[in-house]
Amino acid sequence: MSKPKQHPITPLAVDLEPGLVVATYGRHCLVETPEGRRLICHPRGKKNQVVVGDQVLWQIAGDEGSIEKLQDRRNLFYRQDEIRTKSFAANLDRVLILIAADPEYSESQLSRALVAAEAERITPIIALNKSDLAQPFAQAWERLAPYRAMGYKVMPISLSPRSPVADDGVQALCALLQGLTTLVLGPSGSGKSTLINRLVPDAQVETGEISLALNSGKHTTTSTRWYWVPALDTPNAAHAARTALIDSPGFQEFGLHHIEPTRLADCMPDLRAHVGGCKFYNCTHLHEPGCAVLAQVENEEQNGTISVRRHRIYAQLFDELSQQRW
Ligand SMILES: Nc1nc2c(ncn2[C@@H]2O[C@H](COP(=O)(O)OP(=O)(O)O)[C@@H](O)[C@H]2O)c(=O)[nH]1
Ligand SMILES: [Mg+2]
Ligand SMILES: [Zn+2]
Repeated sequence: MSKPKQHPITPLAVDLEPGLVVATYGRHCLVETPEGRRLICHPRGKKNQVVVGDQVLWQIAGDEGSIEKLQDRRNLFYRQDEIRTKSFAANLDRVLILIAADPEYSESQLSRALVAAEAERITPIIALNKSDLAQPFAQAWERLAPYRAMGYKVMPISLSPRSPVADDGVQALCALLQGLTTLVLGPSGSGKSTLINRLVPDAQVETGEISLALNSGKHTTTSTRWYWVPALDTPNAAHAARTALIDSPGFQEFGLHHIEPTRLADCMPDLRAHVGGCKFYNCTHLHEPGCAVLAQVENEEQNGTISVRRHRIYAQLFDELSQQRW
């Protein structure tokens, strides 16, 4: 009689619990359960490297958690931080690009952020802060004319409680964010912290708690974080319908290297509107005869729909993305 075949001992199915990644630091992260409990989790293996906004399945391991599964992402926003390591946020509904009348914003960086959002098919919103600074604001608003013309929502706001203007525009902006998950991006000094503190009453407390939990104090001030925005939600709103802001440091160079140069025009709505009219199907819109994009670039003789500045930014980016390939 043959011995019964030995089966390897299969572990009892353990309960995997769902969670949302609300902060990351290095390889570990902070996960929030549907009940609102937060715990430190470690990804199991290299595969489960997570970013803020990720939905995961985790299991308890001591008093911390282990991430067992990363759920599929709807999208993944690419950017780079000061030390040039890539970092991301996932599953976004909107990217809010917060710039201000002062300090003066870089149009090139604004365009890069917009391209990064378009490439992942995430709707961007531009907010121009400090409308109380009348003169620089008027100038900055004028510089944004091409972005309004190409269909972006450009919201004038004043976040400063010190210098209230008749309509600070914050309500109109909030109406665009309600019930959605929004990544907030912008240069230093544009008002990101002011916005978060205004909409998230406990933001400072939460930030402190996260830093403590991740036990890396000063470093975590530059990490990406998720905040629920109770100010915009009705009590007991379902989890999925709640409003969230993701704060991310800086407005540095965006890692656009994942975008093919030939895709670039499609990520710029003012150019995109005309690429169909070019004579050559593989037109680069830089020098070709019969280029419908070049025909739209404003100059002294013509009054086209593409600003000279935008086309210059396109040409610079095209060059940069082409060089990276060699
Ligand atoms: N005049 C004016 N100053 C503002 C406004 N919003 C924010 N500030 C100021 O701009 C500075 C930078 O704001 P902060 O929120 O720290 O910007 P962050 O670097 O993007 O986080 C602070 O001194 C704010 O008080 C505004 O609407 N008008
Ligand atoms: Mg700040
Ligand atoms: Zn062309």
